[in-house]
Amino acid sequence: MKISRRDFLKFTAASALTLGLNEMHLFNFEIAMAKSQSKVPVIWLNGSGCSGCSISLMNAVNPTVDEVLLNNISLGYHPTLMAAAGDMAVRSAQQMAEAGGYVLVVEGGIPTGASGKYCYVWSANNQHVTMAAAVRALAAHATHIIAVGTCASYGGVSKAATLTATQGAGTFLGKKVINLPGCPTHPDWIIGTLVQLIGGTVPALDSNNRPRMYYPAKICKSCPNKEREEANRLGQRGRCLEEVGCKGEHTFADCGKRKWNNGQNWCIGVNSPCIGCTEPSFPSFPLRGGEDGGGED
Ligand code: FSX
Ligand code: SF4
Repeated sequence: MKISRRDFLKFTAASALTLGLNEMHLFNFEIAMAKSQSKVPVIWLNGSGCSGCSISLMNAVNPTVDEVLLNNISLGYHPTLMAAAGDMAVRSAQQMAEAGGYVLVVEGGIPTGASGKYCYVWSANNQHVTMAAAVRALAAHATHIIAVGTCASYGGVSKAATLTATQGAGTFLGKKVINLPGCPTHPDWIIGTLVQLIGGTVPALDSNNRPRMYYPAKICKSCPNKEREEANRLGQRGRCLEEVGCKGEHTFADCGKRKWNNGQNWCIGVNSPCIGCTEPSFPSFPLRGGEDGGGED
């Protein structure tokens, strides 16, 4: 469905509450969209990952991802969502890079061992280009850098075997990186952050560079099983799951309020422990015992 910018703004206004945005965010977004003659350029790289966060983005409902793609951003490169492929896709990324002023989105880990040779993103001038080299080159002319998912934010599944507690990459080439961890990340967190950046607002970040509005408090704070009798095995409904591995006490995210799949349910709601997927030490720490997540609560 092709909708106009005006329609999109209506959509966004309707979903502002869901995205956690206030009137000022929407006003700034509207002004920025009205001023710009062109869509906001975005280059989306996918490194050592599973594309789960891109798939999660496709579950965005209000607005849907095609509404965002068609009306508000110009996706110069995305390895799975763009229609172009091969040389044409690389040329598109290069042209956008030369023009500058784009948002760089990084999904998946950035392998650095063996000079990054474990992850090539494309070839140019008969040279294979590693993810690490591509990120370095594209970060230089980006207006903002967003790390989507825990792999991009802190290493996630890609770095798990090293058992290093990678803390959030605070800055890259002197630019602040906005981390949107989650394995996968929530579509609202991506769209809400983009809407703010387009409107000229950089969201307030916690010590792990996560927007406080989407990672405001420990999962336990909104858990319906809080302070209830503890489960001693999985499958016991309505009990606190800490003794069976729940990491809600050490994990910051708004899953309990926002829920997943268009507000249907969330991990605790289906009687599953929170595995701490938004934390820098994920996925190591569910296997090693708790660590605090560095948020404010
Ligand atoms: Fe996300 Fe993949 Fe988890 Fe990681 O590309 S679902 S953070 S395995 O990097 O998308
Ligand atoms: Fe990740 Fe925990 Fe939220 Fe589930 S409840 S999505 S494991 S942070």
